[in-house]
Amino acid sequence: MPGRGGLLRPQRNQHREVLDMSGLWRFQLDPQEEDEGAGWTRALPASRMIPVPCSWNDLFDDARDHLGLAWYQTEVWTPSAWRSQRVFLRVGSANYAAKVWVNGTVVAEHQGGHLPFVAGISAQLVWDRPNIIAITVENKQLLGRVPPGPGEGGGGVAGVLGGYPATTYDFFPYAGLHRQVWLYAVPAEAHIDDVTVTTTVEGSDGVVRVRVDAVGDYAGRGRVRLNDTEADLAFQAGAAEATLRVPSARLWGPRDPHLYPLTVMLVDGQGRATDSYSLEIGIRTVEARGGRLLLNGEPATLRGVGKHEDFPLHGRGLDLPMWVRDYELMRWMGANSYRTTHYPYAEEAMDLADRLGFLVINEIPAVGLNFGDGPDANAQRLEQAMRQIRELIARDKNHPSTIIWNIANEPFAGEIGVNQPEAVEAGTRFFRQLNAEAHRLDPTRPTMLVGVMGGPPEWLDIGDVVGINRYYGWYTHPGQLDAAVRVLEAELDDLHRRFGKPIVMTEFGTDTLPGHHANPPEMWSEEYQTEFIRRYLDVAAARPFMVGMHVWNFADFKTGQGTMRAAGMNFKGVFTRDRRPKAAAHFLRSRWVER
Ligand code: GCB
Repeated sequence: MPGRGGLLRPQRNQHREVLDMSGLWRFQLDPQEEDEGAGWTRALPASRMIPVPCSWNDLFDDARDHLGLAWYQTEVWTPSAWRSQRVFLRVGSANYAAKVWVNGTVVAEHQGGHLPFVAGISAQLVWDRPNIIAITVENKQLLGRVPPGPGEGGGGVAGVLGGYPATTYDFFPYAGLHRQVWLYAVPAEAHIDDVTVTTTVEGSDGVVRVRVDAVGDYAGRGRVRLNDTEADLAFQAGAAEATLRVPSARLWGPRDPHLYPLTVMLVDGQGRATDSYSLEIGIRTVEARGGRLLLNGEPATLRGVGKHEDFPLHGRGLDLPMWVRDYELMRWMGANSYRTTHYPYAEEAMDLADRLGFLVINEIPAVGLNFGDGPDANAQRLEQAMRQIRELIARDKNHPSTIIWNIANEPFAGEIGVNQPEAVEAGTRFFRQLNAEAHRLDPTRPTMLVGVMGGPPEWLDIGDVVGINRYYGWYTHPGQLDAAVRVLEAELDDLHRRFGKPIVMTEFGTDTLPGHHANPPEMWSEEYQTEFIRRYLDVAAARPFMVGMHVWNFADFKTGQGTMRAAGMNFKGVFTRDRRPKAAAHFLRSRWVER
């Protein structure tokens, strides 16, 4: 069972402490990238206050389109009880590149915008005065990043949308410290570094395998408790495993998202706990087999949406009210699923999905990749994407709600609609490696790759589930839904014949101005959006291999400025950006709510 690489979320209990540094920090843009030697790690010369977490773009006029360097700084006292502990700093999400200093010393650097990173900072802390924490964040759209920047004549979606700021993807490049920054303290000697839980079902029993990684070469003992059952852990070289059985287990699923409490402990010679960590787990299985997606051995059908972490003022900053409301609205519509388009979402969102029984396709930020950008860019991106899939799996592996890892959204092989053979080949190599890494790290979940219209079909066969985004009746066949549906039907049947794998339509939808009406339906009207969705759902309903339909998008969201995006917005939401339903949301409710 894979382990290590722990990104366990900080937790407070009798052995562990957490200090959430959310609040107002000092902030300064640094377009000239002034020398760090100038002392900015200790004091910012002309700072203003900024909330953490939050994107900077919607807060200050001069910061709206700033994607270069910016400085964050705060001061924090650490309790003296922590002197005998090991102290870490954890950044939940810094988009895109970050560097962290504690009292003037660099403790961490990280690339990639939506996954946490951790630094041990015990050696840098001071105890008789506040500690100065400085973090730089920068979100330049560079060719070798994931998602990539457009580069010279770069393609991707930007090539079509031509927006400002220029991106290869169709959402606003929000920047900043987007999730909490935490300090946390754990027992200094042996402590739990990672927990990996996998579940299977035998008859009516749930079988739960737990692997615990402890730091160093811990060779002591531990215990794991699940409900009322306990098992011993005997560590060797820092790792131990145990298997527990839950007779007549309540299997996790959308109808009964039952969670079992699990606690792992390290114990000393007298059997006293020296460290512990608790989580809630779901017992369930998921597999792609025989052209179906099976949850607990039964065919599952995904009804849902693609989303964004996007809201006025917060931008992409953690927004718990938004999350609670969004789940409420998705349930109101009868949705049971969504995809974390186009990057990993907040850990709290994953907790809510576990609790509410949502089936999540969990995606790394590999959006806007174009394999026509050349070998250097491909090599740099592979390194980033491999790290992202490792970090994502390390972070989210214990969430029952995550049922599929998605390794990319809409990669291109040269120009849109013209697949260059070398680019197809380069992409195939890239995705095979990424897919194998996902399977190596997590053999328990299927993988997926989401293809663009006109993209290389062979890439769709790399994952276990086929994902496709389709816009016949919008980007092609405008206003002609009959013709659109014919093309769609023919293509789906062909993909099924060719691959025999379960297919999820991971996007389909139309831009729709709220309050704009037309009968007969016309593009941009609420009627057209409803009719488009109805037709697509009908096509899928007649095809059992279509195991999921995700409408694009849950809500209208901000994009760059450009002629393709009215008012700097993508209007494909079935809700407005402030979460008011369009007609399509009511239609989906009438179609999806199980009565
Ligand atoms: C897509 C992309 C998504 C866009 C959407 C659109 O295929 O995956 O990010 O927003 O199309 O609305 O064009």
